[in-house]
Amino acid sequence: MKNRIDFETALKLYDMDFFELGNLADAKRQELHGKKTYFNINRHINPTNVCADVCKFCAYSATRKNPNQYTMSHEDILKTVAEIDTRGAKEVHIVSAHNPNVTLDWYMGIFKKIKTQYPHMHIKALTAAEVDFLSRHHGLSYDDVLDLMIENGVDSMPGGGAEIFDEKVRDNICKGKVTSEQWIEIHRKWHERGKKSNVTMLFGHIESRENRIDHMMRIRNLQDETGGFNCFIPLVYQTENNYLKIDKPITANEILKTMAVARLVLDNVPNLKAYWVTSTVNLALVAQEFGANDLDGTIEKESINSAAGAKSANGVVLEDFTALIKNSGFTPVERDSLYNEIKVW
Ligand code: V47
Repeated sequence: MKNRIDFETALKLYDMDFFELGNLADAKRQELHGKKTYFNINRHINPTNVCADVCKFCAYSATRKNPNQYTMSHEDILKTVAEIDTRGAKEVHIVSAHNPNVTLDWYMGIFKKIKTQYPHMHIKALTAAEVDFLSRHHGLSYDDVLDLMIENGVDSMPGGGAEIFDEKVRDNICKGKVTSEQWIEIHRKWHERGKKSNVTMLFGHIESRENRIDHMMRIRNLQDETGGFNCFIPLVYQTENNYLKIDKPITANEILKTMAVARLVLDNVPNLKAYWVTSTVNLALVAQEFGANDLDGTIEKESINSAAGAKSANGVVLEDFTALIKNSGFTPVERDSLYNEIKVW
């Protein structure tokens, strides 16, 4: 592609004047989306925190630091879906830990039950890390697991488990779980099936700016091949209750710069999400001027990031959320999970 930002140029963007960089990213955002800020009415469900893997940054999985194990029954999960359906939620985002004590049907059967009873509900479920775990644990190929997901009603894949693709950093923070190459391979296979997914980046821990750019470049390469990513989501590292000790938490300035750099480098990924759960709502609103055009959704309840200190356990009230977007000068547009517009609020 002509005028593409290369690695060295991307790195230099960080040294630009803060507001000039913001303006560049904002121009790209406005070219793609004008003043629209997308969100959806969704619910996160995290059905188990029992995990066979040990990631240093994770405060969610049951360990010595969090001895409270839980595994929800299908009945409990369906009860939650029934409640959110009556409240108008259009997407259920289901992500679990890697639980070796439950059956493959516990993971897959719930999707079929939700799809049968609520055919209009979009199911975004199973990160590539879970796909890799299920494949290893149950002796299946990635193709088998992905086909089972489709057969059982999964509509799209969330972007979790990408963390940081750099192998050295990855070895330090989450050794033993899905590798970068495997993560990319799983999403490639998913896209080849005509399906869409998201991609995240966990930042603000031990990674360098170079590692972030490298992560973005690997995403850009796969997107050139498949076009299957809807959205890039930089997740700000939350520091509490885990085994990854960081002396200096990342600054708001560096978070916004990273958003802006991502908007400019990922020229082929249509949407950039400021995930308010990890950035705070206030910073997510500012990020709208640094390239972000999506604020995820109302969420209602979230367990993974809130376990590590994010103030997201109870979601946000829809009317407050849309008022904040409007008051910050943007147009709140409710979208579905595949970014079709539903309603301008
Ligand atoms: O993969 C774990 C991250 C992710 C911490 O696809 C942490 O639309 C910060 O992937 N600090 C799960 N982050 C959440 C996720 C996600 C969220 C919202 C939308 C979408 C989407 C995907 O949370 C994990 C991991 O990278 N995480 N621990 C922590 N201490």
